[in-house]
Amino acid sequence: MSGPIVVLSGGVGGAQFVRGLIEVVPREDVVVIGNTGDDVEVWGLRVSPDLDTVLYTLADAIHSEQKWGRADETFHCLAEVTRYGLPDWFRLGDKDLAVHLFRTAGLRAGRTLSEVTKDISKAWQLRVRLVPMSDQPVRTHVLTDSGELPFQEYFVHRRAQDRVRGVRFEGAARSRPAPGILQCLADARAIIIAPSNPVLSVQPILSVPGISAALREARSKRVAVSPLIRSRAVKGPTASCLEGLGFEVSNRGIAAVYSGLIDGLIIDASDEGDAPGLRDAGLRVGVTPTLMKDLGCAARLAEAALRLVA
Ligand code: FO1
Repeated sequence: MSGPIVVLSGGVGGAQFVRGLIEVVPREDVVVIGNTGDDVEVWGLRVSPDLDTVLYTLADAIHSEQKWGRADETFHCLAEVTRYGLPDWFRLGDKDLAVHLFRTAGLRAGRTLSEVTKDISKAWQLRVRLVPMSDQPVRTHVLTDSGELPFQEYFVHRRAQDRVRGVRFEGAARSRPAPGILQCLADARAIIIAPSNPVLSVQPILSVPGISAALREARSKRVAVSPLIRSRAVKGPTASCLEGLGFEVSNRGIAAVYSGLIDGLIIDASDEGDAPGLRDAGLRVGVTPTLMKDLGCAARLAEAALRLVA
């Protein structure tokens, strides 16, 4: 089957998965639809954290422990801006600033986010097609016991401590898929939902009108990689988000979030016991180690996902 391999991706987990994928298929075959629900204005600059995490990871320029931001980063500008009373809870590094300056200047000049993202990808010789989910702003808001919080306020400023009661994707109803996305989904030879937070990273993408329908109608098989290991999140607030939205914190819960949108689910070897139930529910199931400790693990995980959609 020809056509691209399309990956729906959030930040860290999705980026690492795609980094593994390009070990086993040509970069040019891969289209990444990136979440922009996390986008935020910092010091007047437009920051697209998930697009940049994918960019830096695929360019091998990512901070290896943090898994976001640049390797060998410094924070001189951050120290200086606090002199003027600007906030320092969202830490923009000196090297990282360049991409936000370029993006902001492009948007102010009237270019679209997907046009600017294409230029950024070219400058890094990415050779993977990285596309924001929409050129219109869609912002994830997290409903918590302390009220409704913009995503980065919840995630970074308040360290994802608040109990999640719901999510709202501001602007989604007025947004459209970025140019080319619907065609890519229609032409795809495989569609993979990366092991990203289903509620905070993937649902924003699915909230853009037309994207879920395109997934439903796609001719290719569609597979999700579960972000759970031993029915627990490897990192981050996935479990509390699932719970908050009334989904079970299990692979059954992940399958329920993606109900009607996937043909298969990759689950971790430690959760093998979940496989029969998922198969009874009509899904193809791949059982394999899903922890991406290194590039080899990520590549093997990508191979397992591709096998399941073959
Ligand atoms: N995450 C943090 O936990 N603290 C930060 O100060 C922070 C800054 C930051 C700057 C640029 C960027 O691209 C990402 C950044 N992130 C930071 C990560 C990011 O907010 C989250 O990982 C994603 O939004 C969730 O996918």
